[in-house]
Amino acid sequence: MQRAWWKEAVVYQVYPRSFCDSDGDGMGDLGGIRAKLDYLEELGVDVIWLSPVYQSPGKDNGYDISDYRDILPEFGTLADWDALLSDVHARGMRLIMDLVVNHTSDQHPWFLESRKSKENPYRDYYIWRDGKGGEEPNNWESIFSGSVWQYDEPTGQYYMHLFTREQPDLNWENPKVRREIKDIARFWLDRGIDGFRIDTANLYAKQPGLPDAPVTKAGKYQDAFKLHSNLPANHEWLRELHDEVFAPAGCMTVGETSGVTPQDGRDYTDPKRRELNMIIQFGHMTIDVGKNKWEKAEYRPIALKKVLTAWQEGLNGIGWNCNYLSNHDQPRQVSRFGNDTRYRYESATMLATLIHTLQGTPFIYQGEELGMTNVRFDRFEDFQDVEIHNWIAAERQKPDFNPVAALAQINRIGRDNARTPMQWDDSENAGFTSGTPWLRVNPNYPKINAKEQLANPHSVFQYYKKLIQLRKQHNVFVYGTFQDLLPDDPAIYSYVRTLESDQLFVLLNLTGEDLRLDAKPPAGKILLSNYTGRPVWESGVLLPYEAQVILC
Ligand code: TEU
Repeated sequence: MQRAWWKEAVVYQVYPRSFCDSDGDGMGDLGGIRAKLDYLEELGVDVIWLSPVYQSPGKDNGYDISDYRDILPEFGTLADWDALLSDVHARGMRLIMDLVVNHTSDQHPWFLESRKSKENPYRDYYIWRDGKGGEEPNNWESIFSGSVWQYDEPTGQYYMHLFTREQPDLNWENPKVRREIKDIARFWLDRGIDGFRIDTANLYAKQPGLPDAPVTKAGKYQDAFKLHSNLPANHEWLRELHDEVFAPAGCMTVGETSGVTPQDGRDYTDPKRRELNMIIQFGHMTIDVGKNKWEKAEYRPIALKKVLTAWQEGLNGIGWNCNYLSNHDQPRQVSRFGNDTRYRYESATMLATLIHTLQGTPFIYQGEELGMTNVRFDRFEDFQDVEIHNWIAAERQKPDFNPVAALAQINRIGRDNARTPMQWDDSENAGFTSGTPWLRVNPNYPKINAKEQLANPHSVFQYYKKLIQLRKQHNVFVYGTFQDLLPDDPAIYSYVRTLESDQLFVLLNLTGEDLRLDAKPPAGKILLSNYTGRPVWESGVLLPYEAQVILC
């Protein structure tokens, strides 16, 4: 196994808008992040992944970029950003930026030019097509509802947008576009960053000829995911970026890739193929949803085990996993896979144990280390997310639209659950801002906040800190092989990690019930447990959401 710093690191994702507001405008900013670096250092994380802070109209909270080389004024200036980077490096930490290049904002100068005429030199920077019989060029459905096509008056053609209509897709087939993207990446690497989280890294290539997607459901627009994901050209273009930009800089890369199998995962992360170091795969993010993310399916712990084990085994000895349960696009993990009331501490710490003891690099999303929970909003207006608003607009067109059910779905799976402001203390607005927060604070902040947890030895925060330290002390956490010990058990996840003479046994109760273990684990040293003083090898019983890590 090849050693690498990014394999040994723990990554912490900052969603700048919701992290910490230093100037009272209700939106987090770079000054706020700098002010909280002591907190991140105390936690012990190594890499900060900064969600987009670039110039942007903010239709998708910064994932719609209008200038890749400048900072949104609400967040600060380039000088503030340089100061942040130097503070991060001074602490021995690293910084990675979000590279969002499947699309730009419709306010990006390239797009403003591109729209002007069919002859404009920027026309081919985007994907323009004629309509068919007065309709869209094909039946592809946008990931954010409706058609992927938007009719544009000035030239009478349509442009493609996989996401919202203010996010036109770049035409990666055009070598000029790829050159621009490489220049943007070099700009930030030259400024000193340590790598990239690469947005939608598997959606760049579109099926040549843009054929209609098969009709699988009622309605005009159809799921076209397979026609714009994981295509051969996508791999070629990633290799081009790897060879010309990432490898020469020696930086770390993690690509966001929805809808991939472990086989795809090997293709993206096998160093021999020279594409990416890691990918953010979505297998475990789909186990509690139906045909689309808004449809609920019952969560069964064995489904979580099966997906994660498949990825452990699938990348074994070839690629490298990124282990996460939350980010800015997902609901809060303790509400989703744990119990956010009676067993909040136990389930938050059990889930933390999971992502830190699998092979791969753990990714923590801000607030997860406090066991922050989903929020409950009662009115559509309280939500800010464009995905939610587009979905509601599309649902309202249906004759059987049920607002109560729709609200429940949004509260269960909507992205704003993750985006409520960080809960720093029990003062007004959780200490996030002295102004009016852009998105309402979760009302449970007087109970769940960083100040309380820093002072409380029995807190989710302290448990994360301990886990991160242990991972640094024992290489078996990082490089040990993985073996699932109870693959068929519906509710206990138990595996052993092995590195030379070290064996790490991990026992996790994924449920809120007491569970009996048929085969008792061996006796050893309990490195960590979320219940005190009860070796499982003696009782053979796991308590609700119990986690135990034993070194033999
Ligand atoms: O997400 C891309 C993506 O395909 C999914 O994460 C998708 O947004 C989610 O499943 C919808 O529920 C990335 C960013 O992480 C996301 O915040 C952006 O909105 C999106 O790209 C467009 O840039």
